[in-house]
Amino acid sequence: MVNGDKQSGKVINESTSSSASSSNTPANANILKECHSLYVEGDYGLIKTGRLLGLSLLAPRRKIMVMLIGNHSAGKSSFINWYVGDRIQKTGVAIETQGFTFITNGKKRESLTGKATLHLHPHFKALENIKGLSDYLSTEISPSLANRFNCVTFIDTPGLVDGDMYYPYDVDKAIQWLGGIADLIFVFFDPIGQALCRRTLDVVQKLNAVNTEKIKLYLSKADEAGEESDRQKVMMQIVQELCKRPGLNKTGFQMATIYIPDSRIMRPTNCINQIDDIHEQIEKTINYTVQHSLNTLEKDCDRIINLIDKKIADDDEKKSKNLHARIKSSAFLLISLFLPFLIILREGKSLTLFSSIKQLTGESVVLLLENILQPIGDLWKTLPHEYHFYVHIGIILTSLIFLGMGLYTAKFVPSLDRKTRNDLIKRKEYILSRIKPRRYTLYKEYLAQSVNDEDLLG
Ligand SMILES: Nc1nc2c(ncn2[C@@H]2O[C@H](COP(=O)(O)OP(=O)(O)O)[C@@H](O)[C@H]2O)c(=O)[nH]1
Ligand SMILES: [Mg+2]
Repeated sequence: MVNGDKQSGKVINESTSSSASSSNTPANANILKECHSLYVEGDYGLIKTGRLLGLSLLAPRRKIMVMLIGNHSAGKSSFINWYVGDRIQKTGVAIETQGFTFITNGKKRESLTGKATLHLHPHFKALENIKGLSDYLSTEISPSLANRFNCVTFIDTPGLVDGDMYYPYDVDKAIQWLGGIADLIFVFFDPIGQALCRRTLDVVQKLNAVNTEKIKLYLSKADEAGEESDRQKVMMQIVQELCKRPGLNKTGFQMATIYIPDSRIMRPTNCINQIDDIHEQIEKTINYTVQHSLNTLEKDCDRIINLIDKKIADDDEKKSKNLHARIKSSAFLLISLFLPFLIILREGKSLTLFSSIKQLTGESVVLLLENILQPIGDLWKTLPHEYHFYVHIGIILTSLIFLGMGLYTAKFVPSLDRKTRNDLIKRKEYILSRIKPRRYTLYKEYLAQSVNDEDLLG
């Protein structure tokens, strides 16, 4: 019977480590969740506001992603089961994992197929481009209550084997792509037989070229490596093989020895278990992600506020330009109307016009008009009669010029309508009065986990 078969039902104590209980605190999970919802919530979420301003924002992830790679039977699935505290992945010496499985926590136990997996993680859509892969994607949802599993999604990958093993899709390509989006990549080397699997080394070498910081190496199933001297030999062998590969022979090379601290899996051993290192790596990454999300949230708020301010200032400028243009063009149009009016007045048709003006506006306006027109009338009388025609033509031409100028200056630049402008102002107020203060409180909650209360007040 294989070891995996011995596992049954709910397994495993939360951890061997004391630090594990402090990792992935509900506060961090809550902060990541809230950060995410400030981007997507209702009508006033940052993504929607950003889109209105031509800014495409990405909601921060609610969970970090940890990818496990290694030889077939290196203990990847067993590690996930132990971490989650639920026998969620099949384990054993037979090749169990042919595809990629996302393991995440949720309301109830559920298995999702490829299509549903892509629906749940729309940012994995690009995986559809790898021919044949979508049938080999799945998600396992566990209702595990383990705190440490709050903000982690594991990616279990197919065990890599040398030789003629046939994969119905480009497995290397899929690992490289997922490695790019994962926050951590754990590579498991097991001491028995396949520790030096060429295929695993090839994949690690390629991943390392772009994801150096994410990659953490482990000697898994260390309890099976025999005595301390045997373990040292195995380690030396692996390190030697790794160092032959350009890029992997970096200084500060580290490889922790780990095994599953469960009596149903492990062999009696006095080997030191460095599995706490995994907790530390995950905890560090979650902390980094929380800080990064809160900082990005602040930056995104400021970017949006700046864009709104700029848009409103632009609009003010446009509106003032339009007002100028309106005044100018109205003045030109008025002059162009007034000039022919002079001719009408002097052509004796003034009586009917004056009485209409009188009816409309009252006596005083007619008096004012008569006062203004008096000197013009006097000047007109001094002009010889034969010139009247030319003066009329001159007045009409000048009037047409003013009309042209009036139309030419009536060019308005499009500005914001009142509804859009008010909406932008409301969105800015929402960011200032709701999102920013919320971010401030979340940062405080985050720091309160580690910093003394008196330091927080400052
Ligand atoms: N002794 C020992 N056995 C382990 C350990 N981890 C896993 N195994 C066993 O190794 C076998 C393969 O493990 P599995 O998790 O399926 O490997 P995977 O192919 O990498 O997913 C199973 O029979 C497990 O019970 C460990 O830390 N110590
Ligand atoms: Mg497996």
